[in-house]
Amino acid sequence: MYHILMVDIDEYLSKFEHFRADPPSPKPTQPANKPKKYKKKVVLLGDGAVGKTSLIRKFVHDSFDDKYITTIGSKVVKKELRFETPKGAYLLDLMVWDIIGQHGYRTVQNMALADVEGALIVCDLTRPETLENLEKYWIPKLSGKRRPVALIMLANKADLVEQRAIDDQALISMAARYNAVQYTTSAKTGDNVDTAFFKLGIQLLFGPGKMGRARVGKDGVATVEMEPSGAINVTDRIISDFLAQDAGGQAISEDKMSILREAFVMAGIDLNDPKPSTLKEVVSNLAQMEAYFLPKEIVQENLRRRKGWLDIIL
Ligand code: G3D
Ligand code: MG
Repeated sequence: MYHILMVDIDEYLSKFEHFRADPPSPKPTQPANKPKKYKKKVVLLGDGAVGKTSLIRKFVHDSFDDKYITTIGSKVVKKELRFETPKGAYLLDLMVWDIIGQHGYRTVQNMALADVEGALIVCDLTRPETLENLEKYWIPKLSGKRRPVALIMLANKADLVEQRAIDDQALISMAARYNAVQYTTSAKTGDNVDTAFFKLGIQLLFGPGKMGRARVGKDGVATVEMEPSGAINVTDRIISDFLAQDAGGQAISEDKMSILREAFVMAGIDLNDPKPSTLKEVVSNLAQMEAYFLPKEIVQENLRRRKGWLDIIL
C-alpha cells in the first residue's frame, strides 16, 4: 500500500535566483540498475519529552526501546530508505541517533554529534521554551561543525491543538534563520513523520535542491520518486555547498565569491546552460582551491558529495 507525500519545493536558493532558468524537462525513466548505496548518520536533538524517541519509534515502525537512552545516554537505530530516481535507485542506510535531551550531558551528546551529517531538531508545540532552547542550546551544538549539516526542524505534538502555545510565525522565522526546512508533526498520529525523515534523506543524498513527489511504502522498503534534477539545479547546490563551507575564518565571503568566480571562469561554464562536463571541471577546480583553506579529508568529502550530485545528471 502506498500513499503520496509531497516533498516541498525549497526556497533555499532564492539568494541565487539569478542563476536560475526554466526547470529542465523530465527525462524518461530508465530501467533501474544496481542501487547506489549510502550510509549517513543523523541525530534528533531537542529538550527532554519533546517527542524524539516517539518520532523515531513511529518512523522505524518498531518497538524502539529507549531504556538504552536512560542508561547510557544514546541509542542508534538503522532504517533503510529507497529512492527511485530517473538515474536509478539509491539505498540510504539512515543511522538515526536518539540522545538524552537533558541539558548538560555534554560528553554523551558530543559523542553522538561526531560525524553527524543531518539533524532533526525537535520542539514541543505546547512548550514555547523548547523552541527557544533549539536556538540557545541545540543548534549551537551543530554550528561548530566544519561541514554543513542538513537541518530539518520539527514542531511536534501537533495533535494537541488545544494546548498549542507556539504560532506559525515563530516557527517560520526560526527555521528561516537557520536555513532549515520546517514541519509540524505528531508522533501520535504519524502526521508528517515519514515526510520529514525522507526529506532529510533527500537532502543528504542530493543536497537541499528542488525535488518532486515521493511515494512512501507503508511496509517494507520505502520508495521515493523524484523529478530528475537538471544541471542548473546541481549548479545551485554546488555553489551553495561551497559557500556554506566553514573556512575557519580564513576565507571571508568576498574571497569565497572570487574563488567561486574563478572556478567557473576556468571551466568556461555558461550559467544559463551549464553542461555536465564543464560542471565536472568546476567541481575539481573547487576541490583544488579548497585545498588551500580546508583540511584534506573535508576537501575529499566535499569532492565526493559534489560528484555524487553530478552522477544524477551525467
Ligand atoms: P523525548 O524522547 O524527546 O524525551 P518522548 O520524548 O518520545 O519520550 O515523549 C515524551 C512524551 O510525549 C511521551 O509521553 C510521549 O508519548 C509524548 N509524545 C511524544 N510525541 C507526541 C505527540 O506527537 N503527541 C502527543 N500527544 N504526545 C506525544 P509519556 O506520557 O509516555 O511520557
Ligand atoms: Mg527520548
